[in-house]
Amino acid sequence: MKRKFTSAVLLLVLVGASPGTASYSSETRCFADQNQHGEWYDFNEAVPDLSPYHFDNTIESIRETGMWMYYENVEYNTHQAGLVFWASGIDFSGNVPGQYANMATSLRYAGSPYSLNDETWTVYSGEAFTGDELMGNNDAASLGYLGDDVSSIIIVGQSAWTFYDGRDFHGTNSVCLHPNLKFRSDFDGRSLHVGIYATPTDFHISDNNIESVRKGCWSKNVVYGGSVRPNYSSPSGAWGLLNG
Ligand SMILES: [Ca+2]
Ligand SMILES: [Ca+2]
Ligand SMILES: [Ca+2]
Repeated sequence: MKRKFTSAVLLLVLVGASPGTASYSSETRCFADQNQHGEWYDFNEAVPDLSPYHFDNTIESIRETGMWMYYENVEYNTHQAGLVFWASGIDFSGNVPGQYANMATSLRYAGSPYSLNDETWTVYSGEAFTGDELMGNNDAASLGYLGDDVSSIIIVGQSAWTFYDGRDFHGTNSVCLHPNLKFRSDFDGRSLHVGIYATPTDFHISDNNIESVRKGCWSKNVVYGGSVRPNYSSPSGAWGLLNG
């Protein structure tokens, strides 16, 4: 599931032999040094604390597929605010920004664990995708423990989703959120659509008020992406830095 090698020779062999054949829909290879050098570790699930992997405050570059968030503090900045580095793409390589080098202490991805571009919504209790999360691939008449607590949202896949400030797809306000970033692999044709809504201002419903979500666009209030702009963007990926 997770492998760690220090040999640059072995790394080159693995990369050369298996591009695009990863068995996980979302995966990030995190490197201790810039430009995909140094010790590295593959992660394909949420990691609330990188210390047990001896990778705390270590990451300087990445090669990843999916929509990943890297947090300055443990448990996705739930207990202590800090910087959040996000990166999204397909076989996307890059250095983390200078001010974020050797800072990541926890990480996780948004979207489906089964297929890269499955149509999903993920809601978070904190802004900038911090705190508790809840992911779904279908209508939800109630958001359970995240009802009236949503402070940021990520859409993955091509579908729009409509969010309501009341349960059962009712309420005073609703908003239809579309994905706004698209990435594509020239190598194997995989594509990834992502919508990044880091604060309530981005999704036009007041903080801690959303209670249900329905697949498709059912509101006159339509938004194509929030105010988040990538610091870097290319056909294969993009990244940015947020406070949260
Ligand atoms: Ca840290
Ligand atoms: Ca909240
Ligand atoms: Ca509400």
